[in-house]
Amino acid sequence: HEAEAHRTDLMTITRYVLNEQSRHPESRGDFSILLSHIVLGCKFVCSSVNKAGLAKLIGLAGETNVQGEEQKKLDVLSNEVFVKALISSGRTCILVSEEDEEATFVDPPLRGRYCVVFDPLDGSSNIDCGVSIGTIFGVYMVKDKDDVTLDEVLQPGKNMLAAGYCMYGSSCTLVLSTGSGVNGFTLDPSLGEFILTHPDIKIPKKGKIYSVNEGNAKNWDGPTTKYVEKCKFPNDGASPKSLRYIGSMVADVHRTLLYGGIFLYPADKKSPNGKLRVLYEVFPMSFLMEQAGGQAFTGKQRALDLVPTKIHQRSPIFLGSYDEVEEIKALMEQNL
Ligand code: AHM
Ligand code: MG
Repeated sequence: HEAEAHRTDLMTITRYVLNEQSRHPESRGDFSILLSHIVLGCKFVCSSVNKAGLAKLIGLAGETNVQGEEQKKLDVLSNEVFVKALISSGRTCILVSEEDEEATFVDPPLRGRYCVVFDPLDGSSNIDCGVSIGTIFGVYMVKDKDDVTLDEVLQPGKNMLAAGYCMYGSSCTLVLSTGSGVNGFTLDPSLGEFILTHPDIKIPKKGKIYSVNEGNAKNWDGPTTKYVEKCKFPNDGASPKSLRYIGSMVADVHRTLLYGGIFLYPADKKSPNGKLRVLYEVFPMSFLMEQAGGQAFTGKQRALDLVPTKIHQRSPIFLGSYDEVEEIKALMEQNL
């Protein structure tokens, strides 16, 4: 009977968030409204990604983004859709997007209390070959929407109210945490609804997979080198780990969350701060990892304790199963 109930009693993401909200009587439904606009952006990007090859949407837009990287048309499009959806929700005051050099301050009449930091389409090197890409987002709240400064988004990740990502893969999956666990929703294309398919995701305590761009190994520091060496040549009788690396953070983190293991983008001699951006890559993923029972570490501290000073700041990151991150922490400490 339970199987039947599952088929006919659909827990949509909207229903889920409204249920959550009813537990907080002071809530005015603003978060559900914000989320419905984020979900709209994800559905649009999903549909564009699926049509990209056909619609010739793929290709260079002839612009470069803040980091000087070539922008693909899909990146530009996704960014525009998210910015417009977020502003029109009437619930946001500051937006930080990977694609925009400056933060966007929403005009006072449309202002709400949420700040959203996001990477509208992450994994750009995978767009043209049809490999999974994704959107990453994090949400902060301001005290007074009439008096906001950039400091509101230069807060440690532990102050986020919610974080999530949407993966455009073999299916479209949205993973969300509002600070009480992690849930995964899969888009049913015929309904146009995200349905709860992965309730209360917990990352396995240990993992058999490591995920890193080993092409950078020549420039790694001692502890990172030691850790990866140990993944391949364990000296404690354990089996060697498998290597999986997609090069799309969303896909690599999603697999890590479901199967366990570790994902790392460490510092190296060429990039002392690693590659990934604190606000809209490192923080949301670290938030989800902790909420799922894993850990996230920068090489120096708990990732969510980091206080960013610039909106596009980068940080090294090691995240995943509790025990794997414990190991890298120990190696980093030994090195001090
Ligand atoms: P992007 O924002 O230009 O897409 O870069 C971010 C991506 C992440 O999704 C991924 O984890 C990483 O870059 C891969 O980098 P590399 O190609 O150096 O391994
Ligand atoms: Mg990115």
